[in-house]
Amino acid sequence: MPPKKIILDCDPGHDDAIALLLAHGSPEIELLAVTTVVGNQTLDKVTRNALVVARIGGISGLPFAAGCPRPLVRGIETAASVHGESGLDGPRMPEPTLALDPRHAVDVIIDTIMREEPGTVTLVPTAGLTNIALAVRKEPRIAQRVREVVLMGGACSGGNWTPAAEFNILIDPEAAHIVVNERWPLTMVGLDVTHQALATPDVVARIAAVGTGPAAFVVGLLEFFGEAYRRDQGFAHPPVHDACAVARVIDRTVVTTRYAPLDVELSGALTRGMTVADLRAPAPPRCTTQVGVGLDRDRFWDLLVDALERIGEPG
Ligand SMILES: [Ca+2]
Repeated sequence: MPPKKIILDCDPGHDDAIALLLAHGSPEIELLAVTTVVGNQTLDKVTRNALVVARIGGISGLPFAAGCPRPLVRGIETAASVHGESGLDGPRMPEPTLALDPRHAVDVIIDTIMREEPGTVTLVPTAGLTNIALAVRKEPRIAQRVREVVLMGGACSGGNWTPAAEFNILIDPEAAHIVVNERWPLTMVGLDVTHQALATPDVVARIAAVGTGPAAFVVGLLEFFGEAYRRDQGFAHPPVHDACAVARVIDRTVVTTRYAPLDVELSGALTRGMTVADLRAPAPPRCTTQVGVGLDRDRFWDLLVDALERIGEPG
């Protein structure tokens, strides 16, 4: 099997950073581009963080491009309470060495999908969907050309940033509405899945035992992220949300899904940004949207540890 080509659209972000290292260290994945968007922190901060992770992981030879500095309609809402002032607080951060691609992320997404063979590129958004929505509005042909969209965001039930809404969807619900209503194959890897990807102490110990610089960096991320989740969200251990979307692309069986009609609430007084998946009955035959309902935890952590064992020098 040739590796699956992906574009990672992210807002690093602790779990984005881990998702990026997972993609880089997995032979099943060919990372074509990394694009950034406002989300966990401002665009300049998350973009810098992506370049820092590139240095730590030894990732080069592909474009890193900055995208939208604010959502389509709403003002900026960051997640500093969970990710800190830098967006990637905790471990020591080296200076980035890669230069940013001069193009806008939206153009990198379009150029990459239009350049590659049809049906070969998977879009993996792990942030607000501003860049993805603008890309498909600017070049609608990408909707027929992508292999699929596998996004981290939303939930079949309940939220994390409000009682009803998950952060990535909530911060740009209009963009999410555009993305989930396109006729491209789309899988939502939401909180129902990612809240099962809890970095428990045994998992952190396995990662630490890899003994490389990137593995030590991930341990530092998980320590800060874990403390933030304990303090801010009442979790005993932090959920490594974004890596679940990458894991789904590596091995479809890691995330159990169901086909279901999917939409995003834009106007609810209490439910703005809620993803509404209709799971009442089997989906209609032409349904293009799937929602994640379960995670093979053991396989998920094996994928991450295996990926980390393939990158970095013993430290
Ligand atoms: Ca993210």
